Amino acid sequence: MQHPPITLRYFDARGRAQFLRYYFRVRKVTFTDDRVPLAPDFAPWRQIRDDRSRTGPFHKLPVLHWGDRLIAETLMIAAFVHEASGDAGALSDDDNLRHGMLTSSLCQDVMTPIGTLLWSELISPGADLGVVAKRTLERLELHLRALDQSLGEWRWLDKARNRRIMLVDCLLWEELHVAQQVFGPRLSLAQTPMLARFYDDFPARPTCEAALAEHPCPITARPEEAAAIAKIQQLLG
Ligand SMILES: N[C@@H](CCC(=O)N[C@@H](CS)C(=O)NCC(=O)O)C(=O)O
Repeated sequence: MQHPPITLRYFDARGRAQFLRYYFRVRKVTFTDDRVPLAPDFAPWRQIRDDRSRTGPFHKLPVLHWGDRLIAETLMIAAFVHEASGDAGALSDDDNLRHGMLTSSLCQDVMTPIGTLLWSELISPGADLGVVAKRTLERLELHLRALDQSLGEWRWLDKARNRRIMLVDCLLWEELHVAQQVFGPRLSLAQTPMLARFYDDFPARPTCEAALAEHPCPITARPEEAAAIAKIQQLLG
């Protein structure tokens, strides 16, 4: 893939950027992985937050620099990369719509609720973490069942076998990994056989696992995230 210099800027966390890191690595795209260090007082972030050349039009991350272009917003970054990589051109119109729908759904209905749960004690002091965790898990399980059905109807696994690995594949694997890390044994993929097969057999799985092992980092920038995850799992019983 021909491309200008690429920089992906995000926190030193998985959050909204890890799937892009996997993708560039799987597809052997050279890029600069610019990670803003985490700190309990967010000092490194506060230092750059108002620099619009680095944090984009909304002063948030991720931001992707593609040559002279700056792209903000996770969904727009995903759409841009899907197009610029030539992946969109390799799919039918219907399959492109499915890739877009799945990307949106994974970001908004899996990634965001899990991130909100991890932050909930800090962003909503006094919130009952046990109740929020239970409700988030129930809604996630329902959602995963819908995803599972759609992947079956879309013949996702068959089609994926006959094409290169694309961005939403990396996103799906990442979100399934994150969900299992947060909910532990309370979340089983046994009820969602398509997702379980996808997760287990994803050909880029070793590359994703190597990326995580080489640069371990939390899911979010929330201070003391590991303790929050342990508490969530204990509350869920
Ligand atoms: N709608 C944006 C949300 C981006 C966002 O909220 N990023 C967070 C990190 S996950 C951030 O930059 N927070 C810093 C802040 O709000 O000051 C997207 O989808 O990319």
